[in-house]
Amino acid sequence: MGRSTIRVALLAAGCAALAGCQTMRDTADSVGTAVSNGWDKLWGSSGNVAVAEVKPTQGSTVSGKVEFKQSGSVVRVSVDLTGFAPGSGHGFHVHERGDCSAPDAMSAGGHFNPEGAAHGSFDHPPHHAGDLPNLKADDKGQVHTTFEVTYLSVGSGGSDVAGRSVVVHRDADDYKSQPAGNSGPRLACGVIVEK
Ligand SMILES: [Cu+2]
Repeated sequence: MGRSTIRVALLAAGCAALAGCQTMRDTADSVGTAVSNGWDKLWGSSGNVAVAEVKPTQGSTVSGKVEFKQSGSVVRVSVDLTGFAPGSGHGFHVHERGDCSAPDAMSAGGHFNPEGAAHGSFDHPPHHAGDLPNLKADDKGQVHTTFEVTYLSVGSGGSDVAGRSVVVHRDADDYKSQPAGNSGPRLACGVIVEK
């Protein structure tokens, strides 16, 4: 971000000193490019995509796919999962370790929490970087939903989801109990891999 900020300042100073060095439109385009380069370093490049193939834990039938796509400072999360009880609610998080090898998925560790925050609700701080909205199964026991968050990144940045995991829990997250919202055992887990 530092280098981009300096470039913006130099461009502005150059144009002020040399009349007609470039049109206002060119300046605006250059500033826009410098700013988006800064975003790329902070949040990951627009278009970066990471995918988790989600597999059931022992005794569970939940499986499917979760995709994370960076767009500017926003990450769009697309969830397609099947195998739930109809109408059921489930805690859903990014966990810190990209390891779903244990039969109960405890190998994935706790919630992804690079800032050392308290657990909470995704829609207002404080909360873990890995805290996401509860999933709600439809009458066929499926979840097909998309939402956007601003506190994760894909492919770079301090809250990069690549190499972590997604975990689906048996119960809904109450968004307040520490450290994991009292959402019970893990129904499914998938390692998040950048494409
Ligand atoms: Cu979790």
